[in-house]
Amino acid sequence: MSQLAIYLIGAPRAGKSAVFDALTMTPEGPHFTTRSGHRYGAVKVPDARLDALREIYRPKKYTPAEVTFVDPASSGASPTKFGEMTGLLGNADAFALVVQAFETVDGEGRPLDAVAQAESVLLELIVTDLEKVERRLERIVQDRKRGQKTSEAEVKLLERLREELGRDRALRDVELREDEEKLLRTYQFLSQKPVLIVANLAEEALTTGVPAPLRAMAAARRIEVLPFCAPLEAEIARLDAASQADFLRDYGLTEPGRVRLLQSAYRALRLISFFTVGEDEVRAWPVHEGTNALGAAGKIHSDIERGFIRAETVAYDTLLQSGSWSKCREDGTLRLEGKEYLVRDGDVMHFRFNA
Ligand SMILES: Nc1nc2c(ncn2[C@@H]2O[C@H](COP(=O)(O)OP(=O)(O)O)[C@@H](O)[C@H]2O)c(=O)[nH]1
Ligand SMILES: [Mg+2]
Repeated sequence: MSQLAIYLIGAPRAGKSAVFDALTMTPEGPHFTTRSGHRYGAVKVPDARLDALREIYRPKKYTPAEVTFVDPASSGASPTKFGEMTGLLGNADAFALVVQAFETVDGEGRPLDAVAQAESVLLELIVTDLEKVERRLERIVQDRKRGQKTSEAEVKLLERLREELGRDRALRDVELREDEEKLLRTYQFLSQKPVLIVANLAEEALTTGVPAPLRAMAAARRIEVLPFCAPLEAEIARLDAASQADFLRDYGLTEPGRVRLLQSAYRALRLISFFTVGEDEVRAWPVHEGTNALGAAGKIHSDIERGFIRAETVAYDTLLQSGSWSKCREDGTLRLEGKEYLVRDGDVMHFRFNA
């Protein structure tokens, strides 16, 4: 994962574009680029720990993690039909499912039913995958008839997935072995990707929160649901930092919507951060939970992975308390970790390697 991409999906007029506007708004105005009608907005992931490390090192370069939000161009009359967008959506690392939860009627003029709206989009991800599985299985049958060699393991796995998808089960809820996971990677299945729900609420509803039925539905699927008021969040994001804090307090919000959404996305993606520090650069590296030191090294450069010797590692708060790398070395809090060491959130790492 070089650059994380979170794609906004949802029913027509659910407020995807309005949420995107809020997520990419800055005091200097909206910040995004457009390609083939799709809007891409790169934002930096705020991290107070990284800020504190910058204070210590005063580096030439300061590099927070970056996430790109994508607002896909809707495709004509039925923008929720993923069929023609499958290729594009396959590039997503995660989806933010925007659910209209303001007004009393939905984007198509029917009485508002936020739960049904969310369920229908989630089902569409599943159906898109099911169609893909079926196409692939048919193809394999054809190949066999022509005497081509096909993989029995792949057929077995696809048949199992067909059954699960047929029962409306998302692939993210299907347990897969590591080799199966690997086999499926090129398929870019949509229902396998982490999802979070953005409940686009009316301003008045912010105090009462996400409606209970939507909360229950999300909880049952172990999906996080985020209360969000798109126009209000856009207004907040336009303010300078000082007025932002006042404004947030008035609405009983702890953080701007963008920050809350990023935190939720990190949880959905099971991401943690390790840091590299120095006078040249202070930088955050997002990695999946369970990444070992060797994998972390590979995030930075394949040469560092190849020549890996040891990872000098210290917990962020320990480094902060002692104030410097050399003090940590003196105190014996700096550890020398091997390839298999499991990276923890907040580790500060320096890799020794053979060039
Ligand atoms: N009142 C209200 N209107 C909204 C909100 N979010 C979006 N809208 C309006 O709903 C309409 C559809 O929103 P849009 O973001 O274009 O939906 P999309 O089709 O999902 O991209 C637009 O007229 C928006 O101005 C909201 O939180 N409150
Ligand atoms: Mg739109």
